Amino acid sequence: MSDIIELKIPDIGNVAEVEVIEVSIQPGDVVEIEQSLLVMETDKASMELPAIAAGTIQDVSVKVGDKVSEGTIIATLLMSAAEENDSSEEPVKINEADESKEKVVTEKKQGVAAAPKNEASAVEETEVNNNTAHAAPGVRRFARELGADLSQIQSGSGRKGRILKADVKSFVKQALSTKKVSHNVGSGIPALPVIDFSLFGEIEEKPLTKIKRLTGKRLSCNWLNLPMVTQHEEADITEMEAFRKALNIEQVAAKQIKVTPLAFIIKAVLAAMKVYPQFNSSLSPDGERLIYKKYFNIGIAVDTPNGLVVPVIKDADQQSILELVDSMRTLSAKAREGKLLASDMQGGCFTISSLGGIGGTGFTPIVNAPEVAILGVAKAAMKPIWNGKDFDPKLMLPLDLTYDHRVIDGADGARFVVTIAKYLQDVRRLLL
Ligand code: CAO
Repeated sequence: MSDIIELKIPDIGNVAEVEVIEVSIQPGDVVEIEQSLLVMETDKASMELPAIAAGTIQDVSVKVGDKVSEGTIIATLLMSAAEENDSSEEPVKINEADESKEKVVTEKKQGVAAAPKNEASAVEETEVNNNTAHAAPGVRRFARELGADLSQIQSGSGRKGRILKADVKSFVKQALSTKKVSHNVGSGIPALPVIDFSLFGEIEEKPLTKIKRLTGKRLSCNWLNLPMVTQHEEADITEMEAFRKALNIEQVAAKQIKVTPLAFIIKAVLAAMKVYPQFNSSLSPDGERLIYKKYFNIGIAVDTPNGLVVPVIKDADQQSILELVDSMRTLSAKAREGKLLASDMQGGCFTISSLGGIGGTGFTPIVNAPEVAILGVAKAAMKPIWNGKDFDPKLMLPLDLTYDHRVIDGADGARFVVTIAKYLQDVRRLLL
């Protein structure tokens, strides 16, 4: 008696021919009994062909696209020793495999794979519903065993996007290496699909810096917790810039200090915060009270090679323009050298994010909670401004104020940013 058996297509009911849509074996594969060897498809159903014996595949004689019918030899198998003994009386049972066939036929209409009778108890299944995925029953079963949600695999690598076992494996591998963002847990927010980008081309993975990871969590938390509105304004800083340039000629000559527009913007923000104290407040944790601060600490977003940090200028209202320039210079140098202490970044009341040195016409910054507002500053540009008779060339500075709408009303948001613009338009007002 030979220990090599032929694996044949069993009785497939009233269908003359079916198309092979997936071949899961190749020569040399060791297969277990019941393991899916191939998948066939008719107009109405897809069928899996399970192995009726365990052993090693010797030869595969069908390929995807072939039409097969009852009796077609699909492979030869060298049976393993145990199987040989068990199967000595009935070497090939495919054509008696009505029971197996019943198990694997999937009515497309229902999209439900009939599982082997003992499977539910043998496998601890997850709640994942994979029934409608474009995948063979065995692949769906495999996914269920691993707890993989096939609906998250956008397209499989099989014919017509069919999901194969290899796709499930790479999906699970990717999911295991991707930590779920903690804010998604229990928040009711659906998780983003996990995509294996390597399916589409070459990729390279690099870990995020610690700063980026921390900032990312904080920004996501703020974004999800605060109802934010951004109010836009433009400040005419033509005169302020003329003054700043004149100042810089003296300062550079005397002290090597360069005054940038940001020092004036900090001054203007501080003055506006004194007029509108709700911008220097925080909501109590129960959301019932406003905590007003009597100190004025201003956070400045600083771009560093490792990511965004926000050092805080303490008691900024006690500092002159030149002292503010000095504080900024010290803190931003410390930030870029990675030498900021935790205390340098604590106690902020209001944050300014200035991208004006880089460019852009405006953006929508995210409030640095528990602060209630943030001012974004974009690049100043010369614009023709109508004076009632003519257009005057004016240097206009875009300001973007984002506020927590639970604390700040829209009208106050507009008043606050208009006040900042007024101070910047005529910096002499800052003396009042
Ligand atoms: N419009 C036009 N020019 C501007 C400007 C503006 N709004 N703001 C600054 N500039 C000019 C400055 O005058 C300076 O010009 P010169 O070199 O000719 O003197 C140049 O841009 C560079 O300024 P700077 O960026 O070095 O200095 P700054 O005081 O404006 O900003 C700092 C300091 C630390 C805030 C800045 O370097 C920085 O890191 N900005 C990025 C902040 C960031 O990443 N924010 C994003 C947070 S996401 O919400």
